[in-house]
Order: sequence, then C-alpha cells, then structure tokens
Amino acid sequence: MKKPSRRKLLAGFAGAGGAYLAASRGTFPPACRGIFGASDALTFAAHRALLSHQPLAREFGREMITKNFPVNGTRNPEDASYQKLLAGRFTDWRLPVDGLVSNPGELPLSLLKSLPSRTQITQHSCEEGWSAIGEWTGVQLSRVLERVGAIPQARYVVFRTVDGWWDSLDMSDAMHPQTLLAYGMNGGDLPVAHGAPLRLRVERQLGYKNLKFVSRITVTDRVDNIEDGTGSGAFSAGFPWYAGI
Ligand SMILES: Nc1nc2c(c(=O)[nH]1)N[C@H]1C(S)=C(S)[C@@H](COP(=O)(O)O)O[C@H]1N2
Ligand SMILES: [Mo]
Repeated sequence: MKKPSRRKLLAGFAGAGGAYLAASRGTFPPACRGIFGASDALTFAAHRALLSHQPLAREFGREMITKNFPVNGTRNPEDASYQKLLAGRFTDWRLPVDGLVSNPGELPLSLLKSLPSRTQITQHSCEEGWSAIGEWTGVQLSRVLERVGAIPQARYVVFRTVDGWWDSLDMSDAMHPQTLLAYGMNGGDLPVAHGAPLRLRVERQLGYKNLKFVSRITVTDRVDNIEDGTGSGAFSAGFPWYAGI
C-alpha cells in the first residue's frame, strides 16, 4: 500500500478537526470531500466557532483604491436578453427572488437602489494570486432578505448569474453586514466588466465567490438538491465552497 503523503495526512487531520468543530456547532459546509474539502471544512468551522460575532473585513481609505482594478472572467455576457437590458441602461432590469420567502417576486433595480445603502472600501483577493482595493456601494443582502421575508428555516442563499456561474452562502455570511448586492463601484455605476448591474460582494471570501452579473437569488434550506449538490459551480473545478480568507 502506498504511504499517504504528509499533505494528505495533514488534510485528513484538518478535515477531522473541521468536521468535529462543524458538527459540534451543528453546521457543515455543503461539500467537504477531497483535499480542498478538508481544509475548507476547517476554515469554515474555525471561522464559525471563533468569529461568531461577525467581525468586519478591513476597510481602507479612498487613497488606497487601486487605479486599475483588474477584470477577471466574463467581461460582457453574450446573453441576448442581457444585451437588451444593457442597451436600455438596465432600467427594465429586475432581480427574481424565490424559494423560502414569504414574498417571492422580481425586485426592480430602482427598488434595490431605494433601500438604505452601504459603501465599503475593501480588498478583493483572487484565488489566482492578485488582489486589488475597490469601493463598493450597494444594498446589504440582509436588507433584501428582510424585505422578501426569508423564513426561519432558510439556511442558504443561492445565486445565479447571466453567464452561468452559481454559488451559495450560508445564512451567517448572507446576513453579514458587509455582504452586499453592489450596484456601484468607486463612486460611479458598477461597470459592465465588473458585473453590472448587480454583483455580490462577500469580503471575507475569495474572489470567485464574488459573483458578477447576478440574475436570480433563491433562499433554501438545502443545497444538495441544486445542480451538482456541492453548493458552488466552482467546486467541480477544484475550488472550495466556503473559501474563507
Ligand atoms: N458571473 C461571474 N462572476 C465572477 C466571475 C465570472 O467570470 N463570472 N469571475 C470571478 C473571479 S475569479 C473574480 S477574481 C472576480 C473578479 O471580479 P472583477 O472582474 O470585478 O475583478 O469575479 C468573480 N465573479
Ligand atoms: Mo478570482
């Protein structure tokens, strides 16, 4: 038999520790297999155990804003209905919200903009190894969830995007004060390349969790019955679900 590598052993311990912590708190990341899964479970459980008072990610002064914030991934979705909405400057754009909510429906962009807003200057860290500081303005996801009446059984919020990405947050991250549905960047409208008209900002998680071009949100008590059951479209490509930093 091949001796397990040190890395695998460590991952095993981390996984067991993570699983123990997670189980003792009655919470698990949806997908926790493989090497990434083990350490992701540990980060997740450690954050939930140690950071249960919802600490804020660091915020910066305006002078720290990165001049040319990189664009990563989709720059301008080809989708025909997206292009039509873009041509109309997103005036007819709406966000469908469904699932475990007492008021499902489609929220116009103007309504999202009329809710109290939050602006935060934070550092975005891409899993590919770059980071940049940007100013984001939007509505806290918690306010949107309150508005649509997310019911107490709700445990996750699932996000879909125009370009076929999807991901989920558990309620702790969904309700975090810095979790935004952002429509503004660096004092102006959110540029198309950065996900117009609406993107997710989750400041304590890696770049790919910050979905651009959000097209639907679904409130749910389980993710094992959605798509491949892993909770994240990035998981099958080898990226952990939680991705906490
Ligand atoms: N819908 C969608 N969301 C996405 C991506 C994408 O290609 N499509 N790229 C992700 C990655 S890997 C990163 S680092 C950030 C990049 O955001 P930016 O282009 O505004 O820098 O968006 C994330 N969200
Ligand atoms: Mo990224």
